[in-house]
Amino acid sequence: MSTHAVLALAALAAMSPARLGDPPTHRPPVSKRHVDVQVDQRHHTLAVTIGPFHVPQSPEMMGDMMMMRRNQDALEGAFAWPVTARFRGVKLEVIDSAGHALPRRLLHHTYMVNFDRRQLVDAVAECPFSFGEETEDITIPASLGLPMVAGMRLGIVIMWDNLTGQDVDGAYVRYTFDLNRPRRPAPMDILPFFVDVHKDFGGTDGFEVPPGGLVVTKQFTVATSGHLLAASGHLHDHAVMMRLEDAASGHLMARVRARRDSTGHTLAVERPIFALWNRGPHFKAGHPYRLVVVYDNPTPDTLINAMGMMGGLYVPDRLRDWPTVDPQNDDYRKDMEGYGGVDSVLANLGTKVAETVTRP
Ligand SMILES: [Cu+2]
Repeated sequence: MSTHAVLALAALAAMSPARLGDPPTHRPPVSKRHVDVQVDQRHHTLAVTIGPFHVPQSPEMMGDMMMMRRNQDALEGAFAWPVTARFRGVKLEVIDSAGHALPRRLLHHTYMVNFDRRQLVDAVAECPFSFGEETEDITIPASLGLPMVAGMRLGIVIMWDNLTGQDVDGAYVRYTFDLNRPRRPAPMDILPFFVDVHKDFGGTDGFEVPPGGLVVTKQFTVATSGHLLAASGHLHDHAVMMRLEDAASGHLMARVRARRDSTGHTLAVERPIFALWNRGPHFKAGHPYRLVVVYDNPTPDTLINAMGMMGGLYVPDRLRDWPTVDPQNDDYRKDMEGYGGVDSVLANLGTKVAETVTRP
């Protein structure tokens, strides 16, 4: 595996700047698009293909308008995960009906939602991975894997952005999962770590930064003790850095800096690897931690829709301690309401595995 691939691991849990935003009522209804699921036992891959899509040209929009469009995410389909296995990579392709490549750039972003496992910090459905415009295919070392259980129900969210100058017809999106092969010792289970500094389920996660800058903080707890193996983040222009600290002792646990150009435009967020060979900082269930996001604003104007999210890879001390989904939870319900028609989609998938999925 190349260094690049290793560095890309932090993207696995990364950022869905997308699924947040608009009041739920404005979201488009769920489509009943066909999802094809193929397991290739020989190559240890799982291919999930959804389509066909008619992708009209995007209207010309820029800057803030673009960010607002991000709020129009649509749940395009759902499927039941077919095998109990870990995966350690995802390849993303846009293809036509004959399987030929179409420009990957047609996608603004896409991610999946696992309705049968909750997140570590918030009680909402897990986002096992996401791809933004620039996200490369995701791979982590073979010694790690994201554990999945047959029957888990996953939703697929897609946001197109067709700047090719013409409508594209008959487009399909294919996600190819790289399943972990049997090995000894068994791969370590990793799950996404995700904290949003300005989370309001069913609302927006953008915040405003007045001239001079702003520090935003959020206190949180983790539901299950474990180590943070790697971290990265999602920040907008004029972001300086974000850090995680122990809210009781003030001890610094992790820090992620933004790389900016001379105008303050955020080029990238560094992806430190805390512990691929050692262990990263340890979090205790129920203990208070704090995410701190620092923005600078040298302009005379208030920045709108700033964001601060930290994502990473988390190794739970005991996977069986991971709490099950609580469908009555307020945040879970508000988050689900963001997907119009999701209830009928889930009912169609049949098997309800929520009680067993986290207790393999
Ligand atoms: Cu954002």
